Amino acid sequence: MREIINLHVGQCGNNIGKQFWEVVSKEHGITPMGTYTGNDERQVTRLPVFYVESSTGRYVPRATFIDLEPRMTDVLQATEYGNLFHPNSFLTGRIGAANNWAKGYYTEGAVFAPVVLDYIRKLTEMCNNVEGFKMFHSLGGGTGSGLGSLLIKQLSEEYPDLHYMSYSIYPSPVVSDVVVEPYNALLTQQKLIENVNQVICLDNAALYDLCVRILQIPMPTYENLNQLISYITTGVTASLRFPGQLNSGLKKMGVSMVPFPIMHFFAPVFAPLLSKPSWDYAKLTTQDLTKEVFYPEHVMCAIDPSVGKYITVNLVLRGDICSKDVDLELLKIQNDHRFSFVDWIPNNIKTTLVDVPHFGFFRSVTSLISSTEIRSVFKRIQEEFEVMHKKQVFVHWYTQEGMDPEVFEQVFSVNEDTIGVYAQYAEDIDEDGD
Ligand SMILES: Nc1nc2c(ncn2[C@@H]2O[C@H](COP(=O)(O)OP(=O)(O)OP(=O)(O)O)[C@@H](O)[C@H]2O)c(=O)[nH]1
Ligand SMILES: [Mg+2]
Repeated sequence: MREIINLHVGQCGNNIGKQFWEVVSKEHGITPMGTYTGNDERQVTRLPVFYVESSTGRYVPRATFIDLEPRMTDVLQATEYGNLFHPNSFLTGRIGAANNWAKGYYTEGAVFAPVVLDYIRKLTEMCNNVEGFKMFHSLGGGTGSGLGSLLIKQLSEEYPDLHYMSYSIYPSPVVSDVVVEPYNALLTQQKLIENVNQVICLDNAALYDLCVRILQIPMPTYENLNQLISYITTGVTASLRFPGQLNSGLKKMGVSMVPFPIMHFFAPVFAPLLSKPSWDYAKLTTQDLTKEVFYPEHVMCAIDPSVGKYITVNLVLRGDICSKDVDLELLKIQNDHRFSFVDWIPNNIKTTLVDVPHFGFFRSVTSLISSTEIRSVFKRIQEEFEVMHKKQVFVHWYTQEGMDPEVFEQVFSVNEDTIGVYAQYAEDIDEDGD
């Protein structure tokens, strides 16, 4: 059994971390005080992957909450689950990175990073056989993006054989009006391309839209968006946390999902997604749920995978699932001309069954899709970046922190190359006449 260390960086990383640990603890029968009160062997067999058992029998998350200002971590510590975490796992600076990637990467963050790395080393030393790191962060601010980038870079230099996964929240002007977010996002994007093995792209634009359109919440809050995110963070990890038919590790998941190193960005989907009034009326068979994760309107980043090509797909099916029904439905989807799969990866849909249901659901599916269309998220950010960069607006905030202005050009071109790689495989559609 290989342990995973969780890094929650910046406001967004802390917020989505809070929700992740609450749901995970409920699923494993662990109280907010870290006591196991469940009665199901399946809840405990793989606990060491995510929790350390203290000598008094208390279960402590393998996690650290990092922020350059104390506001969010103070809020988190004051919640019902605040005592679940080791008091030393909250690592905070004093003044924040003020929405400036360069502060998080070059100045405030760089001064603070050694403290964080020291703590992470301690967490690593407590493991028997650590498999890797999962980082939770946003791309739009200064800390989760800048300090997050720096930590991942330094960790991957120190532990090159470990596996790196991130839950990365892409910004949207619908949710936040901080004008420099596209700069921060593209600067982070380059580090995600270079230093992370698997990036799960959660996009505030799509999450907001899903809340309004499908959940019928007219004015969604971060709490609403984060609830959707928690379906993904807990769904994706279910096969790591519970014994299952086809158990997979973090690295194994990557092996079947990443055909070329650069193609490691995934669009997440969850089913069922229903508004409160619809719950009692919905039919939620295994086949329906399997089909639903291929609906473009359920994807949690603003892309339509059915327009491009599916490269690989990973499904985690939980609860009362009939595997024959899953196979039947997947066969139908693969033969449906509306869904186009690359023909150079045979069996590009992987399924994992976990019989322990998702908290609050009796049956559910979480899916990660590698699609050529992921490039539209990168393109959107790039276009917003370009509008400002052409006029060199706000650049001084970054150069004041010691950043070479050429870095802007570099990250732009790295992002453009990545878009190009995905475009190349999407174009096969036309050549093949599919
Ligand atoms: N989905 C979601 N997005 C969030 C949340 N909090 C902030 N964001 C988004 O994250 C971006 C801002 O980043 P933050 O995480 O607040 O910033 P930070 O990492 O703390 O960095 P600084 O505050 O600049 O030091 C914006 O795009 C916000 O819309 C959250 O709880 N949920
Ligand atoms: Mg902050």
